[in-house]
Amino acid sequence: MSATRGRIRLTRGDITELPVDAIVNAANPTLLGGGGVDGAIHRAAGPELLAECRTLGGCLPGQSKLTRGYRLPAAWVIHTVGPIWRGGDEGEDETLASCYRTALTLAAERRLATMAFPAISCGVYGFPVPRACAIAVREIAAFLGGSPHPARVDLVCFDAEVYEEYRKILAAGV
Ligand code: AR6
Repeated sequence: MSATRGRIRLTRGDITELPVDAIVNAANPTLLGGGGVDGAIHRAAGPELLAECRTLGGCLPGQSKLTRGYRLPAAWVIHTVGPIWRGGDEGEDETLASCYRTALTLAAERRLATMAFPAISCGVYGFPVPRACAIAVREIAAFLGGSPHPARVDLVCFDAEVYEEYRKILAAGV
């Protein structure tokens, strides 16, 4: 049996409401907040999150940094910085893949059981949704194949297009 089977789950709705060990934030290099899911996470976590983020010195695209979750149901937030889509010839695929790998690595290092990802770069950053979803599932499946942690990963779909893409990919089999 595949080590990843049943460990990737599709979820609709607001990532800030999920009672998982860690939620991933689609942040920007300042780590000081923004719109989209980043804004929602900072609002729900409270000002303590911004205070901790100020101590981190920002984050490069493709890298991830961990903070506490403060007022969120999730104990931890893993902030990752996706690529801005510039047509696909500027390493965007590899940078996005690195976001998933580095976020999963932080979760595994802490032996977290459950984590949830938004569709990184699929909003303001303009990454084509089908391409981003394929990269996300490929990277998560590869990571889980080599690690017992996290035991479960939720793919959180805030919009219908993202949900439909993930549904198709997962139906085709990981
Ligand atoms: N829960 C889950 N997913 C959400 C939520 C939510 N509450 N809100 C939005 N999404 P985006 P990016 C989805 O724009 O493209 C910020 O200003 C959204 O529908 O949040 O990586 C940062 O500071 C989309 O599918 O992130 C950066 O400057 C996905 O999350 C920039 O945006 C990502 O959309 C990052 O852009």
